[in-house]
Amino acid sequence: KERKKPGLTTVIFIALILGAAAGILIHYFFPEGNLRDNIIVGGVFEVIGTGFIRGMQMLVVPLVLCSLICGSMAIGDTKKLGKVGIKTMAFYLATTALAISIALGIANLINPGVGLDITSVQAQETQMAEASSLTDTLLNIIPKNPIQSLAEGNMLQIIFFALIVGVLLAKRGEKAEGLANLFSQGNDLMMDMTMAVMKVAPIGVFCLIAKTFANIGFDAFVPMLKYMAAVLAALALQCFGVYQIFLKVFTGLNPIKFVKKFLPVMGFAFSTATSNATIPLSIDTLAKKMGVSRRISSFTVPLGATINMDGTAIMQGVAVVFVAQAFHISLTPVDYLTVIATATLASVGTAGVPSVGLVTLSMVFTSVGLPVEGIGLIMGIDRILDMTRTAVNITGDAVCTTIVASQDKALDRDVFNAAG
Ligand code: DAS
Repeated sequence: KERKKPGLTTVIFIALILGAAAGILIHYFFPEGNLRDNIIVGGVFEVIGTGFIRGMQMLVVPLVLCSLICGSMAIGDTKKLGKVGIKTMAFYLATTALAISIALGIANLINPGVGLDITSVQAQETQMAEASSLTDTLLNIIPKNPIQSLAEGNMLQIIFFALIVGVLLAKRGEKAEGLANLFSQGNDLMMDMTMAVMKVAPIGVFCLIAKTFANIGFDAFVPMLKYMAAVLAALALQCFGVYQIFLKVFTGLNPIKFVKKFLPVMGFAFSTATSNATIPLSIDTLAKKMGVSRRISSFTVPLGATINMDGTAIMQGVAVVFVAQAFHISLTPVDYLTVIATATLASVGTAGVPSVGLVTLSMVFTSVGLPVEGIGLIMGIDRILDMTRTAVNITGDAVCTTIVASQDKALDRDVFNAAG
């Protein structure tokens, strides 16, 4: 019987352990000097690790442009959307903004990046975005020249432009079919490219985590564990707190029963780290175990898998605080508002495939002037967090779907209340 190839998740996990071990061995047993600092750590690890991060960055602008245009095209044809869609959109945006606010709050309680003195490690200067006033920040969202915004990777301007393009394309319907297809094919292509870049992830993760531990040894452990704890705490609060309160308040249904019936779907999302792959199982479970009509879920669940990624927004909120603290960068209230807006809009733009939250994280970092090198700190441990946040992403979609179905008289409560 041919041996089953270990999944990418397992391989990345192994790379993480081996990378950390290699880094620790180098830090404590390899004599300092040219070979270690410039050839191994500063050479091989730096080139492969940073090369991998640049590969992820390469995806951001085309990926966000295409997937946001497709996302807003789906939202744009309001005739299909109707009041169900508007209500769904409202819940999705509300839960995402709530999620990232929880993340920022918890991160400022746990302070994962405090004490991790990265500046001594990353010698290169990190140019800081000058603290801009709120009016500048708002005005800066409107692009003077969209091509320049694309070239500079000015994400809020790209998002603004893409949202308008998508809605207008939807309004033009068949008259713009060619252009609409161009963007949806571009979106598919960028998904393929994301998966292709992720193939390099094991070696990239190995080098990044080895470099981090080679440079700062065990000092890196505690901050990383605190970072993971902050993300997991915020995810749990969102999934078993916020969602269940929303469910109780807006439908009166029993949240415990909901979680029990939805656990298998959460498990599937956890193991695949892919919202898109979980869509069919989520729709089927909502119909058979919760009595949610497919008329609603067949629209809201795929929409949610693309535009509603509360788990991802939570990781991005904590990551921003973690890296800002690690690089001793103080964030202003305007920065926090920018992060909430960018992470919420970034989650609208990205489809539910593995590690896409990491790709858009570099865009959130750029929006508040954080060094993208900071991604190297969390890249290694991101996979396990990706699996967890994907389970939260699809649970948020399912809870909003159940609420909208219940309010649209498309929920059979007898099915929901039935045992098992
Ligand atoms: N894995 C993504 C998803 O499928 C989430 C992420 O990458 O943040 O929802």
